[in-house]
Amino acid sequence: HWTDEERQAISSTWAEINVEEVGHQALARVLVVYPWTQRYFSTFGNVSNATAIAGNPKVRAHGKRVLDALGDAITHLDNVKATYAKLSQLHSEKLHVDPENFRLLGETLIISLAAQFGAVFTPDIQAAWQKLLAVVTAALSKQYY
Ligand code: ZNH
Repeated sequence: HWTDEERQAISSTWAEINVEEVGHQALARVLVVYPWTQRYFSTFGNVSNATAIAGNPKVRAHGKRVLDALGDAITHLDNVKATYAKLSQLHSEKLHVDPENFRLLGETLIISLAAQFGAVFTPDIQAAWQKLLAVVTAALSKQYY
């Protein structure tokens, strides 16, 4: 259910981003804009404000890990649910992350991409990314009951 244009929009953006940097920015925005998400990261040290978050190496490492996992979805675009089955189970049963947070991270990722690419991040490219993140969010939410 992906058009060639959508695949191209996603892969061309993906090829140009620094996953560590963009992952860090997207996660940092979640923690600052939606501060109740900070409670999931109690083992990460100080994540209570933008300055602390910006300098927190665990937030940076985790942002990269999340984006690396997004890369797995991008290489398995036609099979995201199966790709994320274990990860969904982990977030549900072990981490107890409210799946609404996946949507929030998707939104802050879009904003981080827009901030990096500016006008190059056209409405059509954004549309492809919104669709990707909706598919990712649904797949990560699959194992919740
Ligand atoms: Zn998550 C973890 C992915 C979102 C929270 N994650 C994780 C990991 C991965 C991920 C890969 C690792 C795992 C293992 O270890 O094995 N995530 C992801 C993705 C996404 C996410 C892809 C989307 C897109 N998360 C999220 C959110 C949140 C979270 C939104 C909240 C807010 N995670 C989490 C936690 C953890 C994880 C808490 C654990 C960490 C540590 O290190 O401890």
